[in-house]
Order: sequence, then C-alpha cells, then structure tokens
Amino acid sequence: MKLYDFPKAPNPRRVNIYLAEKGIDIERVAVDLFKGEQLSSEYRAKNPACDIPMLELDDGTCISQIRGICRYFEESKPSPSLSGTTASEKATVEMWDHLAFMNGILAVAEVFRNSAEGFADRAVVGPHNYPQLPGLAERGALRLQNFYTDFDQRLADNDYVAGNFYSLADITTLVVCDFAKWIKEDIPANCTHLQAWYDKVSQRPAVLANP
Ligand SMILES: N[C@@H](CCC(=O)N[C@@H](CS)C(=O)NCC(=O)O)C(=O)O
Repeated sequence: MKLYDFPKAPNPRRVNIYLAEKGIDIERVAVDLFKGEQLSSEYRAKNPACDIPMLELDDGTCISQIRGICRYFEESKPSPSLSGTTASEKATVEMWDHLAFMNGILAVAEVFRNSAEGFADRAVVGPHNYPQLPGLAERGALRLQNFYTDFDQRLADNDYVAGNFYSLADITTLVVCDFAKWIKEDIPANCTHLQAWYDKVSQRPAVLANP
C-alpha cells in the first residue's frame, strides 16, 4: 500500500495528520506538484483526477479524494475513530468536513489559484486547464471571511467542529486556517472561539508532526 503525497500542500497534509492520529505508517511516493508530476501520463493512468493525495492498495486499486482515502482507513482500522461512532456522529462529521472543504479550503484556493503567478492556466485542480479570473480571487476572499465567522459561531457552542469529539472535520478546519496564511488572511481577531479551538488543536502531536 502506498500514499502518493506532497506534504507541503494543504490537502495531502489533511491525510498526513489523519494517519498520524490513527498511528498508521505507510510507504509514501513523492509527487512533486512544483514539477507538474501530477499531470504525467504515468500518474494520470493511476489517478485521472490528477490530484494528490492518492492511495494505491496492494491489489492495484487506486483511491483519490480524501473522503475516500479516509473511509478506507476508518473501515480497515476503526480505532481510534476520527469519523464518529454513532450514525448521527458519522453523518455530522461528514457534514462539517464537507462544509470546511467547500467553504474553507476551496475559498482559499479560489484566492490563491486565481492570483498566484505560477498558476496561470492552472486555476482549477485537475486534468483540465482553466484561466485565472481575478474576480474569483476577490470572491474567494469574501467567502473565507464568512467561513471564519460561521465556524466561529459553531465553535462557540461546541468543543470540536462536529460536536464534543475530535474528528476529521477538525483536521480539515485546521488546515483551512493554516492554508489561509498563504494568502495572509489569518483568523480575524473577533473570532475568539475559532482562535481558542485553533490554539488547542494545533498543539496535538499529530499536527505538530505534520507542520
Ligand atoms: N478534492 C480533493 C482535493 C485534492 C487537491 O486539491 N489536491 C491539490 C493539492 S492541495 C492538488 O493535487 N493539486 C494539483 C494541482 O494543482 O494541479 C481531495 O479531497 O483529495
């Protein structure tokens, strides 16, 4: 089993923190995004979505998309659980993880990929090229501010993003806050609940081991 990885990038970091939390150590294959290796014909044959991370099982099955990869590990090594234990908890983790990805990771990516010089014609992750649109960078910045206030509100009443237990939804939310530093948009001063939660979860050994 191998994980195709590029630890400097935010989405692979989600899986690296997740695996560290679960105590799973697997072989890594480096795919250098700076060199465009995710678009090579060799990698594309395994993962037509041309993104990282990707898990290759011993029988050759290739699983991309973090929710798919984490699902594999939750099923094959349920403890410690990072996806909740009851039906209600599991659904709540999926809900908040998806919200953090859509409204957080994608908001920052919208700013970054539509403004960074090296991303001309690579404004969207995947096999197809798309031009940068400056208006989307502006919109992404607005979306990120709303992400911050929405998640601050959520954490006013909950210890963790999905409730009173730590989960994959916390990992994704933490990665949003760190990814936002790439565009110099730290957690706003008035988001005190989000900041207190961030200070707590960023001290977890699995997070410190995957900066
Ligand atoms: N929806 C994907 C997101 C993966 C993703 O966006 N990965 C980025 C790195 S953070 C990537 O592969 N980028 C390739 C590129 O920029 O062409 C998942 O859940 O795994």
